[in-house]
Amino acid sequence: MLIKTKSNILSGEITDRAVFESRREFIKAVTMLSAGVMLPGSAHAQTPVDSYSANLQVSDRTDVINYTNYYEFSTNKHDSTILAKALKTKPWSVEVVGEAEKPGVYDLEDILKDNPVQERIYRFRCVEAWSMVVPWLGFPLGDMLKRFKPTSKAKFVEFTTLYNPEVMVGQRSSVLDWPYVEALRMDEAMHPLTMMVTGMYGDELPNQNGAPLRLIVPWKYGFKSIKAIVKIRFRENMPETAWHKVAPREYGFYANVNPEVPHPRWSQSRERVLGGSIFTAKRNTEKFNGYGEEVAALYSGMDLTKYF
Ligand SMILES: Nc1nc2c(c(=O)[nH]1)N[C@H]1C(S)=C(S)[C@@H](COP(=O)(O)O)O[C@H]1N2
Ligand SMILES: [Mo]
Repeated sequence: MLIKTKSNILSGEITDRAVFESRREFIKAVTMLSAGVMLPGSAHAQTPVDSYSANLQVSDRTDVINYTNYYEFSTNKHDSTILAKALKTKPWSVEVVGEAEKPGVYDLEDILKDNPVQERIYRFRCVEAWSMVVPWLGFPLGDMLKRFKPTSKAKFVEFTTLYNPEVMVGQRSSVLDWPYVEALRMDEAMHPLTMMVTGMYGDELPNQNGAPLRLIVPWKYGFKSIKAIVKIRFRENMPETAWHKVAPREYGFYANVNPEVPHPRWSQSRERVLGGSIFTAKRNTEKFNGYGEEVAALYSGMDLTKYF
């Protein structure tokens, strides 16, 4: 089957927007197939142009790679583009620990052999209220996690970013308590929309966007989508997470995009669209970032103003 795998995405490939657009047609055909298979019985099976990629105006790659949040390198959204070049992303391995039958150290190369890369176009929104649409390359996180055979005690999965202050110069300051840690409830992690990402715009992931392996949870604020993952821990109890630790009133564990729950210092009802002239447009924030149909059931009965 024609799946764009890691091995045929060369780092030197031209990633110009025009080239990307033509290549996208090919990738799309493949992705639609998997989307149909992925959500059997739902409308997606009949209508492969699903809500997570239909009618989305893809953001300019130039904007997405030059306006990043990566505090390991800088609190400035532009400097990580240069600073993160110093990070060596090959070879890379991921340590799997905790409540699983198959813990161990896994080479990313081997993980990729088991998990064919597919493209998913998702809207992605930072808690600071900017929004973009990115064609990610990766695979469902759940497919990978299943292979580690989590035990029945595994209720949460925790991710840790590399700690290396020699290269990650931002880690020399104490803006966050390093290393960066994020986590999901097990059912959120297993949800088919949740992705492990290794690339974007038909190419490898730029370092500043979290290479070589990051999380993307499209219905949550961007800070949940942790970059440069080196460790995965299956846990029985809800872990402490990086932003929650420094400002628990501002950044909850769930971090679901929600226009009705303001951040204590700003509204979340509107968002700025990342665009060519920095920010060209504003739009209304959608609950669960527009993915409510797929994910709202995960939170049924929960008071989302309390569990924000
Ligand atoms: N390790 C790590 N992961 C991180 C961050 C970070 O500072 N360090 N920033 C988060 C935040 S706040 C956002 S909005 C997204 C931004 O992803 P992008 O820079 O690829 O757009 O990454 C998230 N993942
Ligand atoms: Mo963010």
